[in-house]
Amino acid sequence: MSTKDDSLKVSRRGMIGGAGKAALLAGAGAATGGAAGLAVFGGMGGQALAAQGKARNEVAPGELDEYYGFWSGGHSGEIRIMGIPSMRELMRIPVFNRCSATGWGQTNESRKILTQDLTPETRKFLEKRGGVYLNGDAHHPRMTYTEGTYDGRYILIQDKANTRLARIRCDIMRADRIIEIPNAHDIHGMRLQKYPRTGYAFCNGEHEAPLPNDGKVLDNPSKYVSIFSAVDVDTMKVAWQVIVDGNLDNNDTDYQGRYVFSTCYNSEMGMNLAEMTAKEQDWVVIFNIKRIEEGVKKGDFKEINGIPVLDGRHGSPYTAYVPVSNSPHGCNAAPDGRHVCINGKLSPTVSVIDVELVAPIFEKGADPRSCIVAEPQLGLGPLHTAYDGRGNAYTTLFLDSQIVKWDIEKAKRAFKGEKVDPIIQKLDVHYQPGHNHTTMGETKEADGKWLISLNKFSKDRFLNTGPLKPECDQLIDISGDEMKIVHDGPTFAEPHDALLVHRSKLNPKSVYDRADPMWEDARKQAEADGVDLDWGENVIRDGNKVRVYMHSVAPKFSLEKFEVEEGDEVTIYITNMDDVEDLTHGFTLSNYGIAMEIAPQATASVTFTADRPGVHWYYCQWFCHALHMEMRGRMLVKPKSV
Ligand code: CUK
Ligand code: CUA
Repeated sequence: MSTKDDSLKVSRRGMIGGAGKAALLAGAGAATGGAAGLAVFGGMGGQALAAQGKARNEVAPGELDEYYGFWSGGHSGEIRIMGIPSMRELMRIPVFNRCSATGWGQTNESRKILTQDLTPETRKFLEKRGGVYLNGDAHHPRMTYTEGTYDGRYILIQDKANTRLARIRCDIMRADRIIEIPNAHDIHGMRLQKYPRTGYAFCNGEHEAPLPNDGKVLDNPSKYVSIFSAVDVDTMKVAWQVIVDGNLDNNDTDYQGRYVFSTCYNSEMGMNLAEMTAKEQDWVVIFNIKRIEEGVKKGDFKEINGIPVLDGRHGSPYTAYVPVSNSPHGCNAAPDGRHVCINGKLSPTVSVIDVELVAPIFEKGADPRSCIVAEPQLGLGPLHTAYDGRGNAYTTLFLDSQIVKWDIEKAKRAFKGEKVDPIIQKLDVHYQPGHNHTTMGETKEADGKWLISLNKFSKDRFLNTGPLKPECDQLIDISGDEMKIVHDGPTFAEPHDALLVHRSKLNPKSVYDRADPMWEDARKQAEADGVDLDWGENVIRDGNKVRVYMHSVAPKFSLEKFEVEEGDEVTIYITNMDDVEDLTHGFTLSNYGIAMEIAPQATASVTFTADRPGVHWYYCQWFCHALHMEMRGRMLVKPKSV
């Protein structure tokens, strides 16, 4: 069988020049680590369930999962909420996409969030394109931290496609701010400050571009820059940016609030594949947060588009460049607060940085490589590493289609020359894993119960769905000595990364608070119109603008009909006055391309031009009541008198 990944495998074998797979696999012993089982939280691990004769990941009907999983939706632009360990998809959060069910991207409330923080340039660009981007490429969902663990305030996620960052409120599981990041291009790696609490979101501009990007430069790499951005998560304003040499791929932060580490796969600043992979080495850029903040205070920056931009290229006091093998990818801080793994991708190695050895590089000019304390050879195509909080690391091997479990301390001893093998187990996954993630594994409360492997290819694992196959997300029990796959979960394009959060960290609302800021504009407009937004049922004419207010209580809209004139600009405000959990209504206006969700106690609104005369039914599309089908009304659009 010749598939795309097979050919990758072959070319990769050529690239590492002789170090064959067999040689790399040698020594993959079945040593067992000491799994002490430091369960921080209650609930049973898979091995305990298995001992009771239940499937390891069984969550019986009616029972709740122990963890929330937040899956990035990749180029679908959304986030999916999963239940772990059942792997049930619980909900989707529309973010950068346009959602037919909820009206995200169409309601005035969502359009405000999608447009208010765009640059004037982008807003102008989108004027003739419906005003909002319809796509996004969301790779990295991250939850805010307080003192090194999740605090349940927000989830952030970047958009590589249109250079944005979204903030999702965890109380309602909806985005409340989506900002465009000026100057930078195509945000990829994104992680949050872990200590003392998440102040900054650090955003890697992956693709280098001319600054300013005014169309005058194409083939002059010296005019191209890559930009690293720090966004203040409380205000969602870009606090500062740093120009670096090379590009920026993935990143992570330490547990002390001092540094950010970013991988760079194109130190060559090449513009094509051959140029980008020309050198033997690339680097990790370490950003010194305190020094950068001091630099901003001292005024050591150029203001570009209202943002302080510092120069962090070689020789600056703000950054250190640590050489590692060509084309590193994932960057993962261990919950021990000390180690950061840099995953080799084109190199079979992972380089382990000790964060306590970084200060001498900045302060005493120590050799940048002196912070590297281990560099185990793990297998082909290491992309990302996860942790169990017991000293073990789990690295995905894209080309080998495996996850390798290894011991960090043993890898350090081997690096010093001792004859020890850090590799504990290699497990086949199906196939070509990218990110992996453990329960609470990116916090100091890593509990080592479950690992998910987000595999890029599913091939033969599911019924054939035609040329486009699902991804394959596998759940792996890591609570005992041995990794065991317990579930295959097909998913649509394309979870790059995920977040596994213990359910004790979250407590979303079931019913909106009527004072929620989401529909602030509707509240103000109703006040100006002298209308009661809760119970009102009014049609307000204001020139050729018409504002229609109504509420819904199952199974009725309070207005069974209203009239407008052809050409009117109509805004419909609907408030769902049902205050019962799970009693969502919808509003679909037939043959007008309009649909939106109205959650319990929420107000939602939509604006359109009534340019199609006739009777148009509006109906509730969320099955809400035995008389749901009857929950409908009519809009009459009277033709312009000729
Ligand atoms: S990236 Cu996709 S597998 Cu965007 Cu974090 Cu590595
Ligand atoms: Cu309301 Cu269906």
